[in-house]
Amino acid sequence: MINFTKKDPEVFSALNNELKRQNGKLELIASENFTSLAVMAAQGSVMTNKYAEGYPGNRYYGGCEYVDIVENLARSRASQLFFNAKYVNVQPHSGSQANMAVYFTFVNPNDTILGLDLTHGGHLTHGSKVNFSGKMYQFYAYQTNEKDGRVDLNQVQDFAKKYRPKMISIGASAYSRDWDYEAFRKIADSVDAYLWADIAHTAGLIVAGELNNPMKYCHVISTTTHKTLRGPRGGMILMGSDFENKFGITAPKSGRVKTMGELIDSQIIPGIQGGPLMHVIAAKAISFQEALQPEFKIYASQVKKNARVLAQELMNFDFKIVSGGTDNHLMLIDLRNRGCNGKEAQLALDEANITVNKNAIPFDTESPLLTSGIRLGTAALTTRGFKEAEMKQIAGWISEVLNDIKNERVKEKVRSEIKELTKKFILYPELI
Ligand code: DSN
Repeated sequence: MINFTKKDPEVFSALNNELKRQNGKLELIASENFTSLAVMAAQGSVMTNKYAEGYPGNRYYGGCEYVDIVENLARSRASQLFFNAKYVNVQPHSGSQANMAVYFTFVNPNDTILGLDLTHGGHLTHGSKVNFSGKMYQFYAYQTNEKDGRVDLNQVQDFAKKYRPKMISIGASAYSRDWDYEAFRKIADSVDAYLWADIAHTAGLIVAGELNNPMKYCHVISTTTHKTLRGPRGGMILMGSDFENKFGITAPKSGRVKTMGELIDSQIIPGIQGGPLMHVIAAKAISFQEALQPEFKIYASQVKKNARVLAQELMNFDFKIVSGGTDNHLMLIDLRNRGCNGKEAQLALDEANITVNKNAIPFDTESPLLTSGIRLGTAALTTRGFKEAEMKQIAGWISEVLNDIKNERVKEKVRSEIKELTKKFILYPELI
């Protein structure tokens, strides 16, 4: 790679230090991953220079012949990856913008929607009062059951009957169990509501067949591309089976029924965004091709195995895992029996070179800035090649640090052991 350090020492030394940080620490943030070098190269490519408002074959700018190739590849590969999805839009800059387009297409301001409570693992864009979704729509938040930590389907059913939502959302940022999409669909049908799944966290595991497939049951799916899917940072919207053509609105002049796909397209641009990030779309295309390879299935299966082992080992050290385990790549540790809050745990682990994030747990009484939990995920370390044996070591280190969070000698010991381990799993050796 060309070395630009002399050109802008401030920025490039931060970039170099970030590479060292990613290499030297254990990345357990559940929403993060390490892309391939090809994905990173596409993002640093000439396509960052190109304006391409519109869609392939129908742009507002000239010179779009090559970006069209890339966007078509991204769409067809995504369709193949997501069980022959009938509709794909790869332009959302982020998961949040993908979700915004779903709202703008399927519901109207002030409509009623059901979504998973943020403090029970839900996401900001699923109705939090501080987010556009909670400000624009009338949200009712279903929760997890206190007894087993799983989504309370009876409550979803009751809320559906009582509030008659126009849409029900499925999806989470901190929920370790799989979803029963079929049951949700029955509830949605009983009140004539749209069913939307935001699979941002679990997309990679879903396409690998490691989790239930929402495409059959949900009218619309949104996702990010950078978590378990291991692509560049960005969003995407999909529709499965024949949902695209089942719904639509009649255009006032022509009388032609516009499909939901056409409606989503026009919500993304001109509704929400301007020019697509063609360099990111190129990187998305590359990552979808990578996810179509047999190796990706092996990766996704290992992500899940690693998460199970990590959760089990932590429980052996007397940590309480919300819902008692995990079906996917992540877990939430309830720290209320450990004498520290989420913020203190995050800080202490960071000092020991283990990167996690504090996270509210269901029925949390701490403020969102402190929280009573931490969230861990295995997607990133599995990309580095970590397996069950390393997960056991990590559980031991987490236990040592959190048993005595002020003990600097323990942190020093853990740091030096992590240094030895990470030397065996060099990240991006080509860049070092
Ligand atoms: N907040 C991100 C996460 O970490 O899950 C998703 O937006």
